[in-house]
Amino acid sequence: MREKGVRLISVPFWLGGGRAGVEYGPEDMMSAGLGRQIRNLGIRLDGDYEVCCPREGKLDPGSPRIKYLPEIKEMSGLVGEQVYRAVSAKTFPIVLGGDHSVAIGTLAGLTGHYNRLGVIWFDAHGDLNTEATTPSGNIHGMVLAVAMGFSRFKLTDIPGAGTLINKKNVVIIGTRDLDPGEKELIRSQGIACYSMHDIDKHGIAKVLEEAVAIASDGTDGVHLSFDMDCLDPLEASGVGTPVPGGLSYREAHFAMELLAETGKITSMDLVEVNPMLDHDKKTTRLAVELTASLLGKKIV
Ligand code: 4U7
Ligand code: MN
Ligand code: MN
Ligand code: MN
Repeated sequence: MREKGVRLISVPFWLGGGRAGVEYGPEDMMSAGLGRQIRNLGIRLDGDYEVCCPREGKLDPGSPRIKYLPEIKEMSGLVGEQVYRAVSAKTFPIVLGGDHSVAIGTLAGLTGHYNRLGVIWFDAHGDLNTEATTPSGNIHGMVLAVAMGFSRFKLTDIPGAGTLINKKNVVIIGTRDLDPGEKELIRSQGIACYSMHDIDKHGIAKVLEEAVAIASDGTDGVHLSFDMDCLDPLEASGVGTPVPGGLSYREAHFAMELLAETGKITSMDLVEVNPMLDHDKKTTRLAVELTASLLGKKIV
């Protein structure tokens, strides 16, 4: 990491979650000292970029299944381009959201570069809805289905994207709010998903060990997509869709520390921080601290 350098890519986009405020996530994390933390670790900060994405959209009554689809495609193409450039320049990209739909852009850029990409997805939710199963029409709850090609709208519809993500290399961690269609997809497709129950039962270390094995099996890159709502709302209440019973402060840090030790993570997105809901400012601060742990910050 020290040799590589990190590139920060800010994506102030909220239309994928349909709830404003999350577009201020990137600037809030930057003001909380994300850049400084990275440099303090002795890591070169190879630029910070802001993607100029749509800030407003018009709901199309003709295609209600995915809200703001044209805006989402535009944003994803732009994000993908920056991410592709970052990995081509051999830096470690960190995409700052924004709602989780920004990961469509990240994955488009990454698959343009890597032949086979593994994905580790920390989330309270499965993000596995399709046009047919989405209860909300918000694409931030569909991103993994889009990435693996289970929906009609697919990752490969984004210019510059490579191949779809192979379901064998995807692992979801921290779930406790899955919709019926998501449960069915997990079961029928055999997608690796470690719920809070599994974490309680086996411990976060064991879960991470298995997750890394799955995501790195036969892949040439492993992407970490970190939805802050994986944490317990007691630690991080400033998210759009909080769900009780999530990861504790130490479980989340320990997970990042373990990932750092493996040296296998090649990119990250950090999403769903909503400063307008983050009344005690804990969510932004924690997002910054967790990134530092992922980048190798040690407490001993
Ligand atoms: B996030 C939800 F119905 N499943 O599809 C949906 F509960 O990126 C929520 O994980 C999705 O924050 C949450 O709208 C998306 C809902
Ligand atoms: Mn999510
Ligand atoms: Mn979520
Ligand atoms: Mn829900």
